[in-house]
Amino acid sequence: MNKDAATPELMNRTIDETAKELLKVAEKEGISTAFQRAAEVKPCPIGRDGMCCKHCFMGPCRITKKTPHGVCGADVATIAARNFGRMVAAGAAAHADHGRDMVLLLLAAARGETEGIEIKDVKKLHAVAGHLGIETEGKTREQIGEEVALRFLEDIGRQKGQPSYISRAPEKRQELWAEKGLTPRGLDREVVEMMHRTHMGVDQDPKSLLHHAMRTSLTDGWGGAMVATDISDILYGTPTPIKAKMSVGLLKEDEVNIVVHGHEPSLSEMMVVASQEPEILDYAKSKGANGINLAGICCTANEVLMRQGVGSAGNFLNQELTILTGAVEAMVVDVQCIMESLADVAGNYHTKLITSSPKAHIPGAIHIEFEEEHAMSVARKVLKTAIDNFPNRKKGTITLPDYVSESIGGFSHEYIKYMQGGTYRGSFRPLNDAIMDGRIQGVVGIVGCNNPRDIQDSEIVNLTREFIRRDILVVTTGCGGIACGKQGLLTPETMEAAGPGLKQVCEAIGISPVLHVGSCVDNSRILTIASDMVAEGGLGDDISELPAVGLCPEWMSEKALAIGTYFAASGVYTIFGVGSPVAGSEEVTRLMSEGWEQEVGGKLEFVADREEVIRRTVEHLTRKRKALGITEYAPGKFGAEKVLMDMTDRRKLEDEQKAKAEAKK
Ligand code: BF8
Ligand code: SF4
Repeated sequence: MNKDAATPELMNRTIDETAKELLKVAEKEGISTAFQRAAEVKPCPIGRDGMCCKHCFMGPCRITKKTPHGVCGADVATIAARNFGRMVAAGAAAHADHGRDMVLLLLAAARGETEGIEIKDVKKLHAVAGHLGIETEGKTREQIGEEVALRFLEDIGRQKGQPSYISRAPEKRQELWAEKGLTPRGLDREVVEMMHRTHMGVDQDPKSLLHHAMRTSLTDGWGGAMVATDISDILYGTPTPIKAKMSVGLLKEDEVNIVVHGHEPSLSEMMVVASQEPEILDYAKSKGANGINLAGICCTANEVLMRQGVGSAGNFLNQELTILTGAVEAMVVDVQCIMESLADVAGNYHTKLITSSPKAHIPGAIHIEFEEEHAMSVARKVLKTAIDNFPNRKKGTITLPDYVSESIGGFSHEYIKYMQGGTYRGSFRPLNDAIMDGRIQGVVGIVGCNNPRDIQDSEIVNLTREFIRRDILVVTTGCGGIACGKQGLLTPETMEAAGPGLKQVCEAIGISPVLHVGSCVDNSRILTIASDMVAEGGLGDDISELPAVGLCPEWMSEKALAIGTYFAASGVYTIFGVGSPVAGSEEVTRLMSEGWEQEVGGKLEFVADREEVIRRTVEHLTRKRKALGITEYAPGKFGAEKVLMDMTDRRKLEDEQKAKAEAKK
C-alpha cells in the first residue's frame, strides 16, 4: 500500500473517530481496507453510469458517443434500464430469500423440529394471522404458526394473484397498482421474470423494464422484507425500546469478544441465549476471560440490538476495522454485506472468521453451519470456538478506541403506536395531529449503507441533524441507524437539537427525534407506519399524500435500490446520494423521476449534493402540506417566537454579507 498517500486522506473519509484511530493501525500494519481500496480502484465511468451491457457474449458493449448502440442494437436507455432492473431483482431476491428462510424456520418451529427456537410472540402471531385472514379461534400457536408459514410459502411461489401482504397497503394504493398493472404476483416469479426480460433480446422498452422493476421491488417491501420482519418478531419478540451501546469501543479487553455480522437473526439470537449459560461462562473463565461480550455489525447487529440490547460495534465500513482492534476472538457472519477482505484482515490477527450460512462461504474462514434442528448446539459450538481462541490474543496488538455511545433502539411500528396512547388507546392520532398543526413538519426516513466513495456516516448524520432542527421527525434503519447511534443521536437528549415543535412532541413522549426502527428488512415497518398514518385520517387517502420523504444518502447495495424502488412505487419521494447508476441515460433518469411521479405519485432520484437534497426534501414537504390544506411549512414557528434559520436563510445572509463586503471594496 502507498503509505505516503494513504493516511491523512483516508482519515478524512469518515466522521467516526474510532474508525480514524483504527485506520491508523491499518496504515501502520500495512493492512488493506475498503477505505484504501476505494482510493485505488477507480470505477469504470461507463459501467458506473449504467452504460455497459454484458448480457451476451457479442459484447460486453460499452456505449459512448461514437458507439451509441450495442452489437444487438440496444441503446443506452434500454441498457441502463436493464442494468437497473437486474440490480433491483438481486436486491429483492436477497430480501425474499431471507424472508423464505424465516418462513421455513417458523414452519420448523411450529412442527417442533427446532432446537431452542419457538413461537415467542403470540400477539404478533395473531396479528399476522389476522392480516392473512387465518382463523385463530380454538387453535394452538403451533397450528396457527404452521398455517401462517404455509401461506407465506404460497406467496413466495405464487404464479397468479397477488401476495397476501399487498392488502396491507392503503386501498387507494392497491387500486392504483392494479390499474397500472403493477400488482406483483409471487416473490420468486417477479425476480425470475426480471432475469428473463433482461436477457439478450427480450424487453427493449425502458418504460416497460422500469415498470417491472417496480413490480419486482413491491415483492420486497410488501413481501420478502415484511415477511422477514414479521416472522422475526413472532419467533424472537416484537421490539420495544431498549438500551444498547454503539461503536467499536464497546469491545472489552478482558472478555471474549464475539462479533455477529450479516443479516439473519437466527444464530445470533441463539448465541445471546447460550452466552448467558453458566457452563459457557465458566468455560470462558477457565480460559482466563472475565466474561463473554457479544457485539454486532450491520443488520445482524440491528436485529439483536432491537430485541436484546446487544451493542453494535459499527456499520458497514466498520467491519474490517473492528478486527483491527486485535480484540475480536471470532467474527461470525451469515449473509449479505460481508466483505471478502475479512479473511485477509483476520489473518493478521488471532481472529477466527466463521461462516454460518450454507449460501455464503469465504475461503480462509471456518464454516460452522446453522441448522435449525440443532440451533442451540451450533450456537454453543461457535461460542466455544471463540472462547478457545481467547488465549491466542496477542497482547501487544490490541487497540481499543476509548469511545462508546449510549443508544435506544427498538422502535417497532407496534411500539410507535403504543407510545402514542398506551395499550388500549394506541393510535397514530397524536402524530398525525402534530403534523397537521405544524409541530412536526413531516417525516423523513434516513436509511441505508455506507459507501467508501463518500465520507462514512457524514451525509446520514448531517442530514439527520439538519432535518430534526427543522421540526422534521427522522426514522432510521440499517447502517443509517448505526451511524446515528454512534454519534449519540438515538437518545432523548437529542431533542435539544430539534426544532421547538418537534422537541415539544419528543418531550411529551420522552423519545429522541430520531427513531431507530431496525434493520434493512425493517424498512417494511416504515411502510406499515405510513399505511397506519393514512388509515388514521387527516393526511390524505394514500401514502403519496403524506408529507414524507425517503433518503438513502450513502447507498452502495442492490438491496438499497430495491428498497428505494419499492418506496417510490408505494408513493414516496425517494432520494439517493453518492451517484446514479442510470446517469448515462437521460430518458431513464426522467422516467424514474417525473415519469414515476405522474404514474405512482412517488419517484426515485439520485442527488449527491447535500444542500440540494435538503432543498428538494423541504420543497416536497411544503408541496404536500399545501395540497393537504394543513398549516404551511414553517419550521420553528410553532409555539416559539424564535425562528430558526434554515440553510437558505443562512446562504442568503452570507450572500448579503459578501455583497456588502464587495460594495465596500
Ligand atoms: O441491509 S444498510 S450496507 S448492512 S445493505 Fe448492507 Fe446497506 Fe448496511 Fe443491512 Ni442494508
Ligand atoms: Fe451488447 Fe446487446 Fe449483447 Fe448487451 S445484449 S452485450 S448490448 S449485444
